Amino acid sequence: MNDDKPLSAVEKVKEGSGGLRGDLAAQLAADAPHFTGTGAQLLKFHGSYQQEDRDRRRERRGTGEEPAYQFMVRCKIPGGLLTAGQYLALDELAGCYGNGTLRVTTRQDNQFHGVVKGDLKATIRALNDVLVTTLGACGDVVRNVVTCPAPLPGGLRSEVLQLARRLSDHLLPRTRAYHEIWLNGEQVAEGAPQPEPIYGSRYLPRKFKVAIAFPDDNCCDVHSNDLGFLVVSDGGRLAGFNVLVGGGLGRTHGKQDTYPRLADTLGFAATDEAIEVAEAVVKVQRDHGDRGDRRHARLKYLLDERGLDWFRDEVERQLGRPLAPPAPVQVQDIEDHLGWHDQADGRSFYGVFVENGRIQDIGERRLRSGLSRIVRTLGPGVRFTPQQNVLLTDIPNGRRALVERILADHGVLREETLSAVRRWSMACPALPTCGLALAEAERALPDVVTQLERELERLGLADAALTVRMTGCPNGCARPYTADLAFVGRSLDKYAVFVGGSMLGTRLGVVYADLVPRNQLVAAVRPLFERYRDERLGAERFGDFCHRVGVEALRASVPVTQ
Ligand code: SRM
Ligand code: SF4
Repeated sequence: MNDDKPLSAVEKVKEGSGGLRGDLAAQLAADAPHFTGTGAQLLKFHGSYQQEDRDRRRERRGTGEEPAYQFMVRCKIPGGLLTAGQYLALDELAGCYGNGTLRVTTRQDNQFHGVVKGDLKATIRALNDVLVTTLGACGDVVRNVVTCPAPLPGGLRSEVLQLARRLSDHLLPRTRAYHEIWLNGEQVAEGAPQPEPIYGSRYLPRKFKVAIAFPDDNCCDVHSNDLGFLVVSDGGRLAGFNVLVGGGLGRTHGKQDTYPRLADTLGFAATDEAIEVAEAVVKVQRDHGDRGDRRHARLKYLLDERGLDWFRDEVERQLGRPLAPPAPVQVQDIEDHLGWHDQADGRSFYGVFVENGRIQDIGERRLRSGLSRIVRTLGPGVRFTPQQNVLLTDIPNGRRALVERILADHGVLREETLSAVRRWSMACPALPTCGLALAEAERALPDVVTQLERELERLGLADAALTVRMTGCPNGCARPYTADLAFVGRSLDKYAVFVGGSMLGTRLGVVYADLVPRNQLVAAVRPLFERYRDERLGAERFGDFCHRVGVEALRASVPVTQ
């Protein structure tokens, strides 16, 4: 399809890059503090984005200086699983080359911010030395495979985590360019690099996201992914997965032909078929996705244009056999995994709340130091969650008190002291690092949550669990459109307010008010909370209430700040 459209500029860059090489090595070796043209594009596939410190933009423009170039480096961590040694290596690199913080992402990765060009190679090399790759963390390939990282007893979580790793390995680019450029031709973290049997010379039309969820725990927001697997179990055994396709959240303000979409159920794959089915789905998108218009290139648009039946036919053609019909399972619940939980064999895991994913020391709250002290002392596994938090795993039950003492010594907030609204909140990085940010998010949400806490307390709603998410633009990186309540950046200091999404990630919210100044966000939603307090049915959640009443009725009944 779309053969009539000319290829977009990025398609030409990929095709002409000789397996993601281009002139990246030469540009990396040059003195300039930044990459230009194709180099900056190809760098993404290697796991890094060229950025600038936007806080310094005005001052530097004023003095005629070039932007304060810096780089974001994203580690690709399937299922968010790290060993203690890997975590400590990341922590050290954040201090040596980054801005002193680790950033847990909504896809269970870690990002370093503020790396200068001259330190990129040392950073990526050091990551690979501890078997953490950055290859394919960004770019038009399969991104990090996400799933629930909680080591709950029963064995299914561990089987699914292993599958996430195998899926990720199978769908990694095979180019040798990564090794040549960053690792001096040596092979360290992956299997033998080959030509690209899955991707071909142009890779995919766009980023491609894969998630695996459990019906009783959709902590990874499976319906927001291009390809999702929903666990189907049979008597405690992993029977397979319902296969979901066509989720994605990105949209552009004012462009109605871009929109968030939840994934549809395509069929069923037995456990040992999952990788083959994933490859088939990826290949259909490779061959039919839009390569002329990057705003229209995600799988969701192909699904809407051609329909689910056409898509299933194409996947079955790739597979050479029909897909089985889906099992009658659907998402029913979600967990955040914070606090203490039993594992098996006298061990426990502890979920640590990380506000907006930023592991850092600020003032009395020394989360970064506290985590590294625990990891040095006890050597636990470290797992990043899709809600930007950290799990410390395999802790002997007898050491729980020690963990608690170290956290307290470092001023780290325990989950039981958090309000429900803060505990479930998420924001994307936005300013000052993200080049696409129109408004603040990570730096603004904590104060907005404080105001929400006061308001909810005043209304007697302090215990109401609701997901509040903020992003600096409509791209949807903190998954705002599936939240109960979301603030999406429109322009500096102004936001669109979305309500009516579902905490379970199974329904999209809609715009309730637009262009609301940041200092009026809470005032704008106060009337909704008042109606929620008075009219909710039993344990109805805020998003479900807004959806039931309907945004038109909500708007009609209250004055909206514009
Ligand atoms: Fe994202 C682009 C950060 C998860 C949709 N995202 C970006 C960039 C790279 C900005 C850019 O292109 O210049 C951001 C880097 C900011 C910075 O300074 O670090 C960025 N996205 C993030 C992270 C770090 C947000 C976070 O709070 O953790 C997440 C990294 C995930 C990872 O480890 O791979 C992140 N991004 C998401 C998600 C959520 C998810 O996948 O569960 C989405 C919505 C789901 C989806 O993909 O549809 C998301 N990011 C986007 C889009 C819109 C894509 C689209 O289809 O239109 C862009 C812009 C683009 O691709 O052109 C984008
Ligand atoms: Fe940047 Fe927008 Fe993503 Fe936030 S949502 S990180 S502002 S692209």
